Order: sequence, then structure tokens, then C-alpha cells
Amino acid sequence: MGYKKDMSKYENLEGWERCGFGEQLDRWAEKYGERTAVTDSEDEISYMELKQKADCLAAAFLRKGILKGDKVLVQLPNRISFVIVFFALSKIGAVPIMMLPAHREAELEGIIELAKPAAYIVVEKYLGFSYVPMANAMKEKYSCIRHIFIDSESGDISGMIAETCGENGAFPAVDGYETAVLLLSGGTTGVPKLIPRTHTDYMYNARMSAKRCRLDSSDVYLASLPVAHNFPLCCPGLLGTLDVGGKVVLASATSPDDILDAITEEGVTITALVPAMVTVCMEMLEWDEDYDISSLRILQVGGAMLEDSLADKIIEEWPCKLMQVFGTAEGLLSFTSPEDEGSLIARCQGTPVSPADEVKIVDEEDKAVPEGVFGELLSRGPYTIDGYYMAEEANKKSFTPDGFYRTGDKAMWTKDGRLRLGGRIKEQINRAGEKIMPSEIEAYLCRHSKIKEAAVVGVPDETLGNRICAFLVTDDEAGIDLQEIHRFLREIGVAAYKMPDQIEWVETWPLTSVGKIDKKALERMAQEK
Ligand code: J2J
Repeated sequence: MGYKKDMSKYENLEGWERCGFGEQLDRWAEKYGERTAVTDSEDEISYMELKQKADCLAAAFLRKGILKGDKVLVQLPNRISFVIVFFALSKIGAVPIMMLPAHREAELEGIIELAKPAAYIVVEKYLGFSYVPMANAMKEKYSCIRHIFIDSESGDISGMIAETCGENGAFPAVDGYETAVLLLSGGTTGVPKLIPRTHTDYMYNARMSAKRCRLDSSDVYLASLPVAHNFPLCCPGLLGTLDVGGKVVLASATSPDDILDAITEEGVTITALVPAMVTVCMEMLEWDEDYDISSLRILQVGGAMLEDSLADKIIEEWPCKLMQVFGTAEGLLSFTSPEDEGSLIARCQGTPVSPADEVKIVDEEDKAVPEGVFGELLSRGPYTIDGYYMAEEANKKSFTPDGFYRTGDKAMWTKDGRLRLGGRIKEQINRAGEKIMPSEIEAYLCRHSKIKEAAVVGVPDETLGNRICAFLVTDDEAGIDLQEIHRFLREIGVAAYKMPDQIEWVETWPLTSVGKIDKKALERMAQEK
């Protein structure tokens, strides 16, 4: 066992509250009543209705035998049922695992083996994909999954809500220091890692983010990214907006036209995008004059390196404040402030959102580096985890003995006392904000009968940030092209965002002085092609 965080140390922080999300929702319903809490492309729901439906669904879950502490896979897109499910599970102390709609069998299997979920809540169909056969196959293969609940117009979730309505069951007591949610870590090394966030630390995360955004009940927050991601869920996102009594709009397809339509129609005041999406939105704004984004007050951009030139362009062309966001699902958040000068906002990722955040930037020997020098960013604090879920080995690598999380990111302190990120230290591909470990893709590729060896690298790419290039050693190139690789990966159930964008062949690997595959050399080769 490594370092264990002492939660009592944080009890005096403003915004820190030992309370579950279920109880939070009850208070919001009381305070904000008939105000609209959430809208999606089909419906809207008030705070009071949200509470009532979450109560009904929570009672139904209990009746079906979902117990406090049970893990539940949740794979729902941006729709109101996601929000009801989240709070219903919170109310009975069951723990949602935040799968993305893009995930397929390969990702699910790793997570199921690790967390042994008791149930799987899945959308029936989304963006042309039918999830039910996949869910059934998982239930067949893993006996831990006792229930599948399908979310569709006439599916299990709405049926369960209707069935138990009006019943006022007693729910198990939930302590704020218990795990509220398991987030997915992008930094998986083949073996997936889950991030346990407690009710209290996650609410605090949302509140500190909302405070930095000066969020209040007049704000309309648009979830432009899949809401199972930490960024739109809690930074301040869905949860931070509900806490202040604002309105959350869920962009259902999370595509640029969907986002621009929603901003235009709903009077959105704040949204969060990754840099690759900003670029596409800007292009669309250029040739379609019907969009109106004048209601925006803040555009949060984070998840991947924002080029200085794009930051300048946003500041020049968008009618709102740019807020640079450095975030991690493991905890640490650092944002610029709405009051900062544009010239400052364009060149840094601001300051940590909590006064109790401890941040260090260190060299290879874990010694602090001076201002203006890049090192690895480490963090510890009220809402940063002290370990991944059931991952003793990984925790030894990802945390220092005194409990600092090693982000694997290169950062420095600027002369104005702000953080500036400078790319990754650890191997990780950031493709349009989605994090991908090369070793995971390499393992999938090696399952192909014709591939003997594979090395995957991220190659700088103007629109994606990184594109994925796979170098292959094969006996025979015949029959393997990018299309075949995609077909194969789809067949074994790999999420679409992990598909290589480029493949190259090698006969021998370029090696480093210590005899490892020289990935920097591969990156250069991929760039030259
Ligand atoms: C460079 N790299 C960044 C930035 C994240 C808000 C925003 C993003 C995430 C997120 C999040 C970056 N510049 N501005 O959870 O709440 C890269 C770093 C980091 C990793 C974390 C949030 N902002 N990154 O992206 O857990 O490499 O969280 O370690 O998915 O994204 O990825 P993730």
C-alpha cells in the first residue's frame, strides 16, 4: 500500500462537503424547482422532475437487486437519460463506470475483467450502431453482469421509471467519501485503468471549476463533448452547472454542426471544446453565416496542446473569452481566468483551480526545476486521486511515495506564475483530445495473422494534434492495407478513434543506443512520408 490521502485535511475548504450526489440533487430540486435543468435534442427536464425520475429509477434499481457498491457499466450518449441514470445510481451508492459511446468489445472486456460490473446500461442505437448485440455478448461471456438495461424510447430505463413512480423507497445511506464514479484513464498500457472519484472530491472539482468560470444560474452550459468525459461532466460541465442552478444543453451527436446549432438556438453562454474541434467549428463559421454565437461568454479549450497561433485566432475572432483548460481525469485542473489579459491567456494554461492544489515541476531525479524550465508536472490535492482502482503495480509507477500523481506531461512555471504545458514526456498519443496508448494498439495489431511486429507512434498533425501511424513488420505485404487494418480492428471490437491513420512497413527497426525501438526515428520517418 502506498500513500493514502487524508480527506479530513480538506474539511475547511470552501466548496468541500461530505455529501453524496443523490443528496445534492434533492437540494437542487428544492432550490431550483421548476427551472430547466437539462435539455437534449428531444426533451427537457426541470430540476424537480430530474429528482423525481432519479428517485423512481433508484427504487427500480434496488428492486432489481442492484446493491450499494455494485459497479455499473454506463454507455449512454448525450441525452437526458444519462443524467437520470447518473443520479439514480448515486442515490443507492452504486458506482457508474463511464464508458464512451465509441467503445467496443476490446475496451469493454478489459474494464469488465477489472471491475466486475453487476449491470450494463446501454443505449439501444446511436449514430448507426446497435449496442444491444454487443451488450448481450458481454453478458454471455461474463457472469458478473446480471442485468442489461436498455435505454430507448420504450426501453427498460423509461419503463422502470414509470413502474416505480410514486413509490418512496428508503435508499441506503451514502457517505460523501465513498466512490461516486469510475472514470476511464486514457493512459492505459494495454491494461485499462479506472479512476475512482468520491462524491465529495468530484463535487468540489465541479465547484472550483464553476467558480473559476464565474458560473451562475443565468448560464447555459453546452456539453459539446461526450458527457462521460471528465471535462464536460464536471469541469464545470454538467455537474458544476446544476450546482449553480443553470441550464445544461446536451449536444446529441457532438459534431460541429450540432454544436453550432445548439449555441445558436439555445443561447449558450459557455461550452468546452478540444482544439481539433475549434478548428472545424471556425471553418464552418466562415462559410455559414446563419450561425450566431454571440451569446457565448466563455469558450473553454483543453484536452490537448492548443497552438499559440490558434489561441490568438480564437481571441481575435470569437466574441467571448477564451479559457485555456489543462485537465486530467485523475484530478488536477488548471484554468486561465476570465479577467486575464488576452496576451496572457494565449500563452498559458493558467493556475490550479483550488487553493489547496499542490503542484511540482521536477527533473528526472524528481528535483524541482527553476521557473521557465520544462519538467514533469506532478500534483497532489483535495480532488486528485491517490491511486487507480485496484492497480497496485501501476500505482507504484504513476504516483510518488508521498502521493503526487505523475501526469506524464511536460510543463513549466512562467514568470507570471502560470502553468504552461509543453507536450508529453510519457508515450501517449493525443488524437483530437482522445488519449491512446501505443502499446494497446500494438497488441491489437499483433493479433492479425499476417503481422509479426508492430510499433505505433503519434505523428504531429495539423488538424488532429497527433495522427496514429502504425509501423509493421510482415512476411508479406499482400492483402494488408489501411482498409484491411481498419476492418480487422473493427472486427475485434476496437473503438473507431483508435484506428491508425497511416501505416508504413519496415524490415528492421531503428534502435536507440540501449537497443529499444527508436520511436522518435519512426516519428520522423512517418512525417517524411
Ligand atoms: C495540453 N495537454 C492537455 C492542455 C489536457 C478538462 C480538460 C481536459 C481533460 C482531459 C480533462 C491539456 N494542453 N490544455 O479531464 O477535465 C492532456 C495531458 C493530460 C491529459 C489528460 C478535463 N489538457 N491535456 O483531457 O484525463 O496530456 O483529461 O495529462 O482525458 O490530457 O487527459 P484526460
